[in-house]
Amino acid sequence: MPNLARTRSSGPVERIQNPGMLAEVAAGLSSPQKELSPKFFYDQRGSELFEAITRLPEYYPTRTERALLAGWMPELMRQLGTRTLIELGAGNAEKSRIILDAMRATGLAEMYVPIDVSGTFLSQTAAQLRREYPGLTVEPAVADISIELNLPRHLPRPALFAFLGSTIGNFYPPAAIRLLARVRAAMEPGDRFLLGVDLRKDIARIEAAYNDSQGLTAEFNRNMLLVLNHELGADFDPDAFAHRAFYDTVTHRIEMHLVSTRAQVVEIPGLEPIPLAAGESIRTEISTKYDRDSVAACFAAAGLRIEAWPRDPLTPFGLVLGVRA
Ligand code: SAH
Ligand code: AVI
Repeated sequence: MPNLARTRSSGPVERIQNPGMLAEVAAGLSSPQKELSPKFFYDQRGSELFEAITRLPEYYPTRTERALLAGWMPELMRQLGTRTLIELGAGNAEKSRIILDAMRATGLAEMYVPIDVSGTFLSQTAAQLRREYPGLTVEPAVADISIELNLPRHLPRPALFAFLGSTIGNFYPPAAIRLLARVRAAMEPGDRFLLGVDLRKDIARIEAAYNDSQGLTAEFNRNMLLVLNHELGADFDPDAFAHRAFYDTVTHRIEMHLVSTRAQVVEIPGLEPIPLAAGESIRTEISTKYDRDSVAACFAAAGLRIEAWPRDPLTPFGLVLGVRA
């Protein structure tokens, strides 16, 4: 979450300093299928809940991607001689350490630029990495990557732009392509793009990953309402919403919704009251699953091409290396 500056006015009401967030929420909640951006999941608690999700037995993407990185990065970093790692949606940078270790082993690691919308969490990650990697310049950038990358002016090259965890799947196709094009525009010859994508597979396995038996994903989903309450002074009652996640076979994506369990009216200061019927839902996330053709099509539309995709047919997750087309 962007750190929203708030000031105490003379009265009891806090003045919201982020009209952008209010406008985005207003637009999403006034469309026929009510919708909120998944970037609103990630305050401190949301980031911690996501971390806990990655350790769930049902949530295969993180551990699969970690194994793929461990198998490939030492050789790839030797081949590329990467000096800078730029990571979109870095989160806790747990898997990034595999890349950083491989860079350090070549003696060329100079800079790490973790980019994330969750400012406080990002600062903690950066501070921890500075302790772990003395000599590495860590330059965190707080940015909404759907709008900008906010990169430092000088980046030692060659650079590796990484977008891991299948976060690309959380963007609708046009936004995903705009995002890849933004990365492409920041790349110089010799730079590479490393994309982690969740793959199409057995539906039951995908649905189980978003409907875990401990209910952590449900808590993560409802946390977005607490974020809106905190940041915008909304009065959502999280207990009045049920978690729903299902796979859509036409669009090849998980959809996560919060379903209103009763007729209710939500108040957000500055907006008209928002009525919700019993059973009406707010879509909070899509998580698109890819295959080779759909990745190649997105890359082509963004001016990139697949350079390498060491695919084990049994792996439920893909690591794709891209280069400027
Ligand atoms: N890369 C990590 C974290 C994935 S969770 C991993 O693979 O485990 C998704 C991360 O992307 C979160 O840290 C979240 O704060 C960040 N994020 C989501 N939407 C974003 C946006 N629009 N701009 C920047 N960061 C975003
Ligand atoms: C961050 N992102 C790739 C996760 C995903 O799988 O789409 C977020 C998530 N939502 C529910 N569980 C995890």
